[in-house]
Amino acid sequence: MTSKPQNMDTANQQPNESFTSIENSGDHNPQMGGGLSVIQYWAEHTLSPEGPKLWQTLMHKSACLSCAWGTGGQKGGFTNEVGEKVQRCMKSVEAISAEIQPPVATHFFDQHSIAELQQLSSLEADRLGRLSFPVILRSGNSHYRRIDWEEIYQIAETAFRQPPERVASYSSGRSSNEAAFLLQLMMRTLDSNNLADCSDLCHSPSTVGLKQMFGSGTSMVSLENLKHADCVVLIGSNAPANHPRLMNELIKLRDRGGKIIVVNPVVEVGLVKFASPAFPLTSLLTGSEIASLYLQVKPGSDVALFVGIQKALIEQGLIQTDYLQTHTEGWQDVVDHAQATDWNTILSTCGVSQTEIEVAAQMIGKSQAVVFAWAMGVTQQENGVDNIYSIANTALLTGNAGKPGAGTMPIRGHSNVQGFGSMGVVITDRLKKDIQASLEKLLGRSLSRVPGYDTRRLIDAADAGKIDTLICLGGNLYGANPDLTQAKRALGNIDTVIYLATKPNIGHFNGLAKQNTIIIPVFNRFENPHKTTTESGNNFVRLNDEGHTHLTQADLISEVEFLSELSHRLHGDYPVDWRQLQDTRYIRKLIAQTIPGFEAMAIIDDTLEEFTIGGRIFNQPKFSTSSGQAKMFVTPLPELTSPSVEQFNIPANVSHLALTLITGRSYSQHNTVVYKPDDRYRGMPHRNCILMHAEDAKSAGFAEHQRVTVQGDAGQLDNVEIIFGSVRPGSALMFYPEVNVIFKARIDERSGTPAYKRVPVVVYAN
Ligand SMILES: Nc1nc2c(c(=O)[nH]1)N[C@H]1C(S)=C(S)[C@@H](COP(=O)(O)OP(=O)(O)OC[C@H]3O[C@@H](n4cnc5c(=O)[nH]c(N)nc54)[C@H](O)[C@@H]3O)O[C@H]1N2
Ligand SMILES: Nc1nc2c(c(=O)[nH]1)N[C@H]1C(S)=C(S)[C@@H](COP(=O)(O)OP(=O)(O)OC[C@H]3O[C@@H](n4cnc5c(=O)[nH]c(N)nc54)[C@H](O)[C@@H]3O)O[C@H]1N2
Ligand code: SF4
Ligand SMILES: [Mo]
Repeated sequence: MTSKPQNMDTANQQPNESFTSIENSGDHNPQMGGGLSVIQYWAEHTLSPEGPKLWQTLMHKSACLSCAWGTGGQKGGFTNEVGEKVQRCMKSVEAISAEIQPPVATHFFDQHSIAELQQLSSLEADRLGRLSFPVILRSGNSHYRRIDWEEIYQIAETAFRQPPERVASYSSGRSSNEAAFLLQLMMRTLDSNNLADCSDLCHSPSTVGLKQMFGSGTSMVSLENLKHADCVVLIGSNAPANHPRLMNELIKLRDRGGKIIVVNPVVEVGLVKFASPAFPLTSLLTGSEIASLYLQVKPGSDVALFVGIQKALIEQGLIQTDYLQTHTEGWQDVVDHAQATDWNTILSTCGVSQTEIEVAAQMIGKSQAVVFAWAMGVTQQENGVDNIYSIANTALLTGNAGKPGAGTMPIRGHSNVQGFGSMGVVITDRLKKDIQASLEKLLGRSLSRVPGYDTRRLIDAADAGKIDTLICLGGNLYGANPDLTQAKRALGNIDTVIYLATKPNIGHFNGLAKQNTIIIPVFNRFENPHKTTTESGNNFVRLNDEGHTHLTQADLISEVEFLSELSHRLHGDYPVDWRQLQDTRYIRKLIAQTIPGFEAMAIIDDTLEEFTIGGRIFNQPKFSTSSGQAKMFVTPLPELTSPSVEQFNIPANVSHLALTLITGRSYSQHNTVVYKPDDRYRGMPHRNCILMHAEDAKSAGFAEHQRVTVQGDAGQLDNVEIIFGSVRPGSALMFYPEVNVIFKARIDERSGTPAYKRVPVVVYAN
């Protein structure tokens, strides 16, 4: 690492340009997603010196680290849950490559001050290598120093002996079900409800909305079911980058004559045409058509589009009244609302033409089995839960819930984020009643009714000085939040922050506690000395074999060992023999007793049988609500105002442009971890770019490649390069975590999720 200027405020730090000229991913702006470059990436990595270890890991019997599609597991690293032999996508290779890096050098932390470490970009932080010994940064010190385990436990034990409302956890969805179960049991035994989780920033609106409507917060569609759909509506998802193996299902659907409707303000090239290495003869060279219809909505307007589709379905006589009467509640209000909403309001809100909406309604209404699948484009909105209602209402109006081949399918993010929810890592007012009852039975007392802090509330509480102790099971709480200046300040108000992590990230260097910040290096999924389980977005539980780490002389610990030892020190043998739980078989038995649907966990060590969780997949229109009927909710149309320049205090007499900014992932990053600086599919050569429509740029007198300032309500990024692309006019796209410096997101009240996909900004000439 080269030394950088000290004491620079990272909240205003610009992405490091030295990385922009190297290691990008080849040709930019290809005509289709996927393609030969994917194969090239595979070849380069698997034939390189890291190749043997990479192959060994790919063959290891464990679930892929990357996304929640859930490839891998007991039948071998290349098998999906219906037993098909599939190849892993390159995202899997990317994730493994990062984990099999050499360790951070022994004296690295002695040689580099925190001020220097704070200058690192996400990519640079990840490239430091694997964490391989525990370190602590004490208040007043300038360097992280090595620390021994006994002292860690002493600090942690003291830190957690604070009033329960002043201690908190945050978790990210890569750890195991076993670690997740222990974390929530440790916190609830302390009487704390502050179980923030990355899903609060992600699919929480899906969980909240679906639970109210169907009594179950996850996908009701199994992978097997998806194979029988003849129409998929794909909303707010960039699956070619983030769930690549879903693309193969979409290609097969088109091959069998099915239709795909894409809803997205950005024309993502891979959703138009995708060249999949899984079909070398039919797809790889020529590409496969994906979208039958591409609806380029305005950001944040999906409710208007879906109300429009509902209105068109009603007008075309395509709603299933018998089904609605028998299997749903509240449907008449939804129908009345769609009828009463005039077309002009719908069209001006969503920006899609009536003809396109009517064609979409025809496709949906005339198909036999429609799957509605979505990701962050609709959840990360101020009306995220309404978005989910409006999508699921459309499914119900057409009888597409509770039958094979059809239903609602949130496409989940982290590879075990859904498992964390299942294990009860949620604030207590979102905990399922039956889990609450079994936990109360285990504890022999009722759970605290104090409303806990979800992720955003945790940051606000910490900012207000209400948190003393925080344990982070993975993730990057600092980098994942909006308004990084606030996130940094908030974490800085906490006395003790304990990070469990596999690799360093910018959160470890910027999310520093007031007294002690400890980083504990952990084994990853394919290295744990014991078996673990994870859950895919399709509700399939994977069993992960024990493994080994390539790190020699490393002082790593398993998450399960750390959490159970800390719990033992805090709670003795109440309500369980915590130390016995270091053998994860006992945790699985406890999970089987405590979490409904997971009964098969009790015997999974003997049978090695992975399983689909009970009560989640609806093949009949009998749902898990108290009445068995699905509940429908009216969805008011959002009132979307275009950002006005007056909101921002920008210099006078400069040419400027107010835009609605979408913030999300490039094609070469995993959340806050950046693997490569560029995004070849969107033609963005480095991280500090803004993708905008050529017409918008020209209207303000901007040229492509011009450098501009992008300012939000919390800060600005300078020297940002304009790139022209197929975004909806009036909107633009930038990458997180860097862009999180510039805005304070509005929050969807019902789910707590920030509106990362609709950020008002102004762009002006430097
Ligand atoms: N390789 C890789 N895989 C990943 C991840 C990763 O970072 N890298 N992250 C994982 C995680 S945690 C998650 S949550 C998922 C994220 O997966 P995605 O949700 O696919 O990721 P995003 O980049 O947030 O992009 C969402 C899409 O929503 C669109 N969009 C933006 N605003 C709107 C809108 O108002 N309406 C509609 N309809 N669309 C909109 C954007 O243009 C974009 O195409 O992927 C998971 N898998
Ligand atoms: N502007 C903007 N912000 C966003 C989003 C957006 O679209 N736009 N998306 C949001 C979403 S959907 C999400 S899910 C969050 C992501 O937020 P997080 O989940 O908090 O962040 P990640 O970047 O996924 O965390 C990566 C770190 O996890 C650690 N890690 C990896 N594997 C393991 C493991 O096995 N065990 C442990 N203990 N640690 C491990 C590594 O140290 C790595 O650096 O970001 C959110 N923030
Ligand atoms: S689709 Fe997701 S789970 Fe499957 S191999 Fe790719 S990253 Fe892994
Ligand atoms: Mo996510």
